[in-house]
Amino acid sequence: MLTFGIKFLSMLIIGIAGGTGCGKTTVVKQIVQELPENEVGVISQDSYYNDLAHLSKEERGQVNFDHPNSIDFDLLISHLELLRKGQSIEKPIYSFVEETRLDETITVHPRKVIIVEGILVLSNPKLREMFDMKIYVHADSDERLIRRLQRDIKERGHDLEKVLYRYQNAVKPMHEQFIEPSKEFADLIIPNNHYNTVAVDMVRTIINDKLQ
Ligand code: UZR
Ligand code: MG
Repeated sequence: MLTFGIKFLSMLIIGIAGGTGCGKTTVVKQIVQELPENEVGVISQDSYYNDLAHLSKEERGQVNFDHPNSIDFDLLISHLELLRKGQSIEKPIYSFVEETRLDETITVHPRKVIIVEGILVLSNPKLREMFDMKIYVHADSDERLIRRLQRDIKERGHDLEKVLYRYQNAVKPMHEQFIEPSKEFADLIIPNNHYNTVAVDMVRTIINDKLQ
């Protein structure tokens, strides 16, 4: 029992939100790089998109991936609860090319620090309550659109028309409705129009302090 209590108390969960292309992934990588290995785990909201295997590829193309309902928050929350109890989880794997969950999973073991990143992680009240620290990464919408275009075309095999269509019809309206308003829940807002070393240093210092 005592061990469980200690694990529970010593685990730090950090939520990092921000619009598409704001640089969440880069910020997380920089934070993690400088922390002691084996003590930090990263969980992306992307892994928890609803399983869409029952839909055809065309139907999946119509899904609004920027709406909170497209995320299996219950599974994500239950996984964080398990990790906090010192148990391992089977994290789903999401394929951006197939636009659905794969059959395989990844085993994630409990760590001292768990970072949860994703556009909507500060929008869900129950998830938000689980975070010891809440961070919002801000970048201007034109910077974000540029990064999003580059990524979706280069890495996710979409064409320009598809990316712009989705941006105007889902990404932008959902950003305005759910993501930008979640900024008010952040403890810390990182301005990231250009990569921000000072902010990353600050977060790392806070994490190290908590780890002591
Ligand atoms: P980030 N997304 C895809 O592009 N394809 C999918 O199959 C599932 C999600 C996008 C999603 C959202 N929107 O804007 C973005 N769409 O991933 C969030 N369309 O990820 O924060 O890394 O940009
Ligand atoms: Mg990302």
